[in-house]
Amino acid sequence: MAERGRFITMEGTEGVGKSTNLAFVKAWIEAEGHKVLVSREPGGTPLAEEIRSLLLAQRDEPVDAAAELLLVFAARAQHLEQVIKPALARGEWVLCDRFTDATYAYQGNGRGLDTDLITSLEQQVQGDLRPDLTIVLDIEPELGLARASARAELDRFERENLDFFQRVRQGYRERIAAAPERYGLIDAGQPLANVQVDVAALLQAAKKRWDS
Ligand code: Z5A
Repeated sequence: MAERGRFITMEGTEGVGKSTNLAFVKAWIEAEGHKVLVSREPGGTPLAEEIRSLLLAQRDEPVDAAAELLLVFAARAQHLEQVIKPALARGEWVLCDRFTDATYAYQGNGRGLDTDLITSLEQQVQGDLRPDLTIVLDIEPELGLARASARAELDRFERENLDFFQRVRQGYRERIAAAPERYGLIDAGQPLANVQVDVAALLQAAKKRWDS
């Protein structure tokens, strides 16, 4: 049986540079000789991508925070069973743009939902599966929003106010403080080349731990 692959996730507030740095991490993993599957949340399967569209669409009807949470986990259940778990079992590495840390940060800190509810859904949907490493790109939300706004039309989350993104950022910090060994915090306000030096150092350190 193939050795289980590693599961790496990338997180941060809006426009922090996840997509940009995902390509860099993918290249690093491939240079290490591993096959890597790149995916994203919400999304990653046809059904989960449909749920993503439902979640991101700007709409007149207010979206209840619990409805948002359940949609996020519905997409995740599908993504895990159809894509993530089979890839890991084949020995591939999985690199995912956002995962459950985003749920704690956005639906927990951002929307104010009870953390115990999120933890309970996490356990139901994921069992014991957690990322091996989560790279959190950190930036002043003003700067990230400016980057995101310059790029495309804003989705339902990107239209939230600055306070919301400050709470989300705080949410990520709380996650890191609770389990520092699983996370790497990167200053994403630096020029891209410097960000990538830090990301590479983080990956090297993780590899050293995993190989020992
Ligand atoms: N969500 C949730 O609520 N709960 C959950 O459980 C999950 C998700 C999983 C979609 O996520 C939404 O889903 C998200 C939270 C919610 N909220 N929103 N919106 P998403 O990841 O698809 O959306 P996003 O955060 O807006 O990602 P993004 O727009 O793709 O941004 P990004 O990937 O972080 O940034 P980027 O595209 O790589 O970079 C943005 C721009 O900055 C771009 O022009 C780059 O060239 C530039 N850039 C990048 N790095 C730098 C540096 N270092 N210097 C200068 N410029 C840079």
